[in-house]
Amino acid sequence: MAVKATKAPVKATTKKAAAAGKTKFSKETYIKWYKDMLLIRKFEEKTGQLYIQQKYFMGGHGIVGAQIAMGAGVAFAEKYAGTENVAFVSMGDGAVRQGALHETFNMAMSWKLPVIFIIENNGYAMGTSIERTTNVHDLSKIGLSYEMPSKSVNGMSPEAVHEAIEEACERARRGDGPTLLDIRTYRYKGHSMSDPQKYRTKEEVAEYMEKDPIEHCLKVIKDNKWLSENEIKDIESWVKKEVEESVEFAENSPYPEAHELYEDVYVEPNYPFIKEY
Ligand SMILES: Cc1ncc(C[n+]2csc(CCOP(=O)(O)OP(=O)(O)O)c2C)c(N)n1
Ligand SMILES: [Mg+2]
Repeated sequence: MAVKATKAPVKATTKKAAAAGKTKFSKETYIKWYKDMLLIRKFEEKTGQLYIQQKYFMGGHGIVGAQIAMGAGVAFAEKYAGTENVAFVSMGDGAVRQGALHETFNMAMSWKLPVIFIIENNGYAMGTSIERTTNVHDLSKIGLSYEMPSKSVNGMSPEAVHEAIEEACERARRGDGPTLLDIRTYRYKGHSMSDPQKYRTKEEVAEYMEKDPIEHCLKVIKDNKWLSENEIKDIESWVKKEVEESVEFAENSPYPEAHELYEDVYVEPNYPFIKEY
């Protein structure tokens, strides 16, 4: 998927608060992180995969890796139009071996496109571990042959992810081009309902659950007494309602008409020149 970002979405605490030894990021930031991450997780638990309808969200792809080139195209359009927007391209660790990635990295670096390539590295592509599919286990190295600034980030830490993305956005906006972020996270559930998960142990899953970033945010919020128990419950109820209403909307919506397949895809109004469907 590819998403355009405008300005930085969250703010840091004042210098005074940081100096007081509390947190580097503000109360509002932790509450936003908590709400956003909880909403995404609950959506994914319900639907298996997240498809959001939102301005600037270019959609998901059934073809693993197809979005990589598309995201660079979005970045090219932004650069061409002279905006300050940055394109985010999100891919799984399973997409990194696609040929399209290499052509895209080459072009993106040659043209210094404002794009951030994010690997949601959860260690497995369906049931196949990184170790079984490649000699290069450190995925941040993939950018090196293009001299693309690349690094691995602790994906279980919202603070680390925020800082890495902020730095990459600044680089893109300075005109210095793309960044590759190998964001290391974990997938608690199987790839799909038909995944028996025989490739890993229960202990491995439990180990990562201990480091859960949503629980981490909640702990920071509670430790700082930023929200009462009731306010936390209100957030959880709001998330539940959002998910339920979305499911209801999806289930009650009619299937799209066949001709909608071609809408907003081609510039020519009658492409691919089919008269009747
Ligand atoms: C080009 C292509 N090859 C194969 C598939 C089948 N496939 C669907 S998901 C997937 C694994 C993707 O791995 P990853 O991106 O790490 O996703 P995760 O399993 O972590 O959700 C594969 C091989 C596909 N959709 N597209
Ligand atoms: Mg994966």
